[in-house]
Amino acid sequence: MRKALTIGTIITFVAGSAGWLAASVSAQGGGTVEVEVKYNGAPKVEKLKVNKDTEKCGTEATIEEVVGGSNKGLANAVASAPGANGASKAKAVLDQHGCKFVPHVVVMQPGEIDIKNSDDILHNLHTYSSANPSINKAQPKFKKVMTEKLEKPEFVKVTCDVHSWMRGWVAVVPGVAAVTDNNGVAKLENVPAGKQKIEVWHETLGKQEKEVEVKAGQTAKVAFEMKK
Ligand SMILES: [Cu+2]
Repeated sequence: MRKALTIGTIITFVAGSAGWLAASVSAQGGGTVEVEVKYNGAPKVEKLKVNKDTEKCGTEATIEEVVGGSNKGLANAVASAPGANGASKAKAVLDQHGCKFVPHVVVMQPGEIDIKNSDDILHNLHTYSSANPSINKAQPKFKKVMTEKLEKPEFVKVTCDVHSWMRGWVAVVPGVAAVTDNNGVAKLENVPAGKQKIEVWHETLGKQEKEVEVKAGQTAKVAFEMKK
């Protein structure tokens, strides 16, 4: 009797939490969009001699304008579902490491970003943008992190006035966004079900968009081919 009661209690509890779980899943109702970006041209990588701060920067800098994998996949493209809520609320971080911006392209929600200096030398952050105020700020070696505001959606070019070859991008994107890997693939997680506009942007190859139907709990695939 005592045992039967206990089991009954457990069943009630499990049924109760399953109901709660089902409610929370349908409230989110998100799916995944796997975006594949290809480029049919040749990768473009420029090498420059470095003669400043070489103990931290090395003697050669690489400017990676178009980076691709073996299957024509295009890296460093930003894929986004601008109309999708559900993006990560984590603050974006852009590091200066080895006199490079790491990652080369970082995505953020409109708001704040942490700019790190991991190099123990002076950098000077200088951004080029139109919707957001330009940032031009020295970051001495003791200043490990600066928090900056980029509140308007925009692709912001980032340079360093101390090291002319340093170049990166901050993609300020509302909605869910991710950067393609070396295979040209980016996964947009937790995109609400229904028709969604998917945008792809690349620093030298421009912008494209397509529409995709997202279904809850499923992965929708969409492919892009960028042209010069
Ligand atoms: Cu620098």
